[in-house]
Amino acid sequence: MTIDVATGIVRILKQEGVDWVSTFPVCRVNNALGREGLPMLMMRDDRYAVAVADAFSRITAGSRIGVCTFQGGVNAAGMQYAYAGLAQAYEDGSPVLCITDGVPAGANGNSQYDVTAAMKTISKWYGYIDKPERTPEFMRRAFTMLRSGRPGPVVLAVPNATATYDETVDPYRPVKGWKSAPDPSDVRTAVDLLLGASNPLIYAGEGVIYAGASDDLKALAELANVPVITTLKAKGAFPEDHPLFVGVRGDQVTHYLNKSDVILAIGSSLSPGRFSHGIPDAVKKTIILCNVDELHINKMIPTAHAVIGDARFTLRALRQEVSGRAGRAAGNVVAEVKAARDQGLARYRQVMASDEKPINPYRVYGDLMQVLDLRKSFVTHESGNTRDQLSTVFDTLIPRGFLGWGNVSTLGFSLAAAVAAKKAFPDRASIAVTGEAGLGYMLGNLEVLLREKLGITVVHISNGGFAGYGPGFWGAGHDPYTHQVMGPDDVDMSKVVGALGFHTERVTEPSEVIPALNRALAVNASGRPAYIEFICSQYPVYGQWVGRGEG
Ligand SMILES: Cc1ncc(C[n+]2csc(CCOP(=O)(O)OP(=O)(O)O)c2C)c(N)n1
Ligand SMILES: [Mg+2]
Repeated sequence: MTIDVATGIVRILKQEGVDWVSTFPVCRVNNALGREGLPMLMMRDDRYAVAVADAFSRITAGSRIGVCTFQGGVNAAGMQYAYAGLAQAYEDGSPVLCITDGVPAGANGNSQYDVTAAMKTISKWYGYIDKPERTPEFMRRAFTMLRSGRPGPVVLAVPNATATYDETVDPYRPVKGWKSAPDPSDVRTAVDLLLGASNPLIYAGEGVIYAGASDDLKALAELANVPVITTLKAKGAFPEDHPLFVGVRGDQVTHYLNKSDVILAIGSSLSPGRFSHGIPDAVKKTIILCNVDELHINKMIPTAHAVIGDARFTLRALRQEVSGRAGRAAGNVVAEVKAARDQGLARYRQVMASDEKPINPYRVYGDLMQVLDLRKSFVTHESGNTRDQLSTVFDTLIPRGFLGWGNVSTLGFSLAAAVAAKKAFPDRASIAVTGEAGLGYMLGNLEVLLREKLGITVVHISNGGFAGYGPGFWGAGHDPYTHQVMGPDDVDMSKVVGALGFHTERVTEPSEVIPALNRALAVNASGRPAYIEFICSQYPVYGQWVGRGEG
């Protein structure tokens, strides 16, 4: 059967189990999506088209691939805007498939913006379908990369969507994705080092979530009796009510990173970024790096020993090796973790119960934890104080009960993440917690929630300014010239968003936080989105990243 490239792509997407595609018009593949009955989730800008698909891949840990389309080719306006979304997906290593128009033969070099050069720097692979009959080949290669190895975005450019080929010549078969298992002798050495340590620490990264290895991580930690910290992006990889869980950030995490002599990193590159820890005194510690990608060995800090392979196979092999040995004595590991947590979290637990006005943001987070079924909900943060505060205190009990994101943190991603979570788990409550800057980015896209009947709650920590990074509003590191915007005294955002059709409330009383959240969740259950503006204090207080001079 002769079909056109666009139709071929769409049929292959269906074979690969893709059941919706996010978009912002115009892409020449879109009409084939419509004709073939593959639903489109139409966002209100190209960056969000990418971000929703990206977040869907993250939240489902790559078990379902998010796919988006945006405008490219000679008039690559959509791509120029989508670039921000793609750059973040690439930075964070998200396996999202982006389909765009390629520059047609004969038009190369006409425009100033170089599509190929731009896309190559922010993708695991940029494929250009230069002949229609190569469509199955390129799609096969794309899904292989999306499902194998270190995750990252793939961009496919289609220069001629209406060109035809015979789909029976190279019939498409869905791609499984392949994983690697570690060298057994590396596993033995890793266990020698781990069990020989005085103060071992497990440092878990997002690779654990992508490998679906949370249970194996828990089993290894228990078997070896080793405390665990997770990265921001791996928050939830380890149950945060577990007696061996130390935290993501905060004084207790600083304490454990400082005192550890052996760190077993699993599914993390250990790259010290803006939103991750540096390893203090790294050269004096023994670092065991378990990662799928050899490019992370000896990247920034000396790696004493590496175990290369998929995190689940690695953790299983480590478990098996540990179980054959004399384990570490129980000692008082668990009691020490509890004492360190109690000490580190004391000041936050206090403000979580605060009755002060304006409302302390931690009161909102504490009440949110009470209202939600933490095993059946999704919460994400924004760039700014909401990230810093939530990642300090929010208890995450299941993988992706919370999405931590942003090696670089592009404002506005929380709405995309909440949309993707609702698509992935329609029965779970889905909450985006944002400040005013994040809200500004998402305003144009709020219509999507109404149109698509996505029962999501946007929680606005309305503090009247951009706290941003570090102390923000006050103290050393304060940015005195760029934090003031119109705040809750000047504009009532609950009326603005309410006029769109959201259920909205503006909450000034601490005692009203829980009732307001409950009302929001109730309307969400019927598919109506909600926006709750909590009038909060400026409170830039949260756990620090270790090995950095500022927060
Ligand atoms: C796209 C983008 N541009 C700039 C930044 C830098 N930035 C980080 S947080 C922030 C302001 C956050 O203010 P707000 O949303 O009010 O949150 P708050 O810190 O007050 O909680 C800015 C400008 C960013 N993260 N993303
Ligand atoms: Mg603010």
